[in-house]
Amino acid sequence: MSTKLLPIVVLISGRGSNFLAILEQAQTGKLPVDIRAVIGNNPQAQGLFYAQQAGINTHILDHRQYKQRQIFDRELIKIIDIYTPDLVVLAGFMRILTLEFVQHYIGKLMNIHPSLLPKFPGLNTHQRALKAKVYEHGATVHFVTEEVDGGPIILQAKVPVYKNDTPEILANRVLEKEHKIYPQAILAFAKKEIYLKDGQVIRTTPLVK
Ligand code: NHR
Ligand code: GAR
Repeated sequence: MSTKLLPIVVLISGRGSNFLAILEQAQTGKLPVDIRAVIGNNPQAQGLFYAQQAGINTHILDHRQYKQRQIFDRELIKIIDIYTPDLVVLAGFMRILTLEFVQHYIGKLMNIHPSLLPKFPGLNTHQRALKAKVYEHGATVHFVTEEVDGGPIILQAKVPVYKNDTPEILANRVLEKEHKIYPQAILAFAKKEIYLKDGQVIRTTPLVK
């Protein structure tokens, strides 16, 4: 086995539980990644606190200080590229990224979205899923392209939807799956079992759970 660690940078906006799931797998040697930095667009992001406690470099780039998305994204690129990551991981990152940003990291930019895409792109997915009375819901890991939540799908996990579910209950059921499939997708990427080519996900081997 090669021991080379995949350098990654994680972008967050809030709680950071997906970041923590990745960190835990990295610390226990299950995921060969070197988390070089965690960047938050919101000074309040709880995840930044956990990253600091783990001795990881953190940055805050507050989007409210920028009138233009393009300028914010260019600053974000500058910070990320200090760390020369091979993968940029969006983990509950809540800002839509410009074409320029997405193109800069094409094939090296992943997101986890709390729905079974292409169903329910965008925000408030759990509430919308309940309203639509779907019988199943879930999470999707995808490569990020300009089309928001429209990039090629890497991995999905389903959960059942029950009669008395609230958006919060459903969100927690989905979140548990997120914590499993995000590290799994990153592992597959680190092992070069999946990659993006001509806008499609190429798989070299089956994904094992
Ligand atoms: N950027 C691009 N270009 N493509 C994608 O697929 C992206 C992306 C940026 C973020 C995550 C996504 C999600 O998983 C993501 C995917 C935020 C919004 C949004 O509307 C939509 C989708 C996602 C993240 N953000 C508002 C905005 O104006 C702000 C909302 C807020 O601050 O609460 O950027 O769901
Ligand atoms: C997760 O459910 C993630 O899928 C979702 O936000 C939550 C973040 O939780 N992402 C989005 O909605 C992106 N727009 P976390 O901060 O605890 O990882």
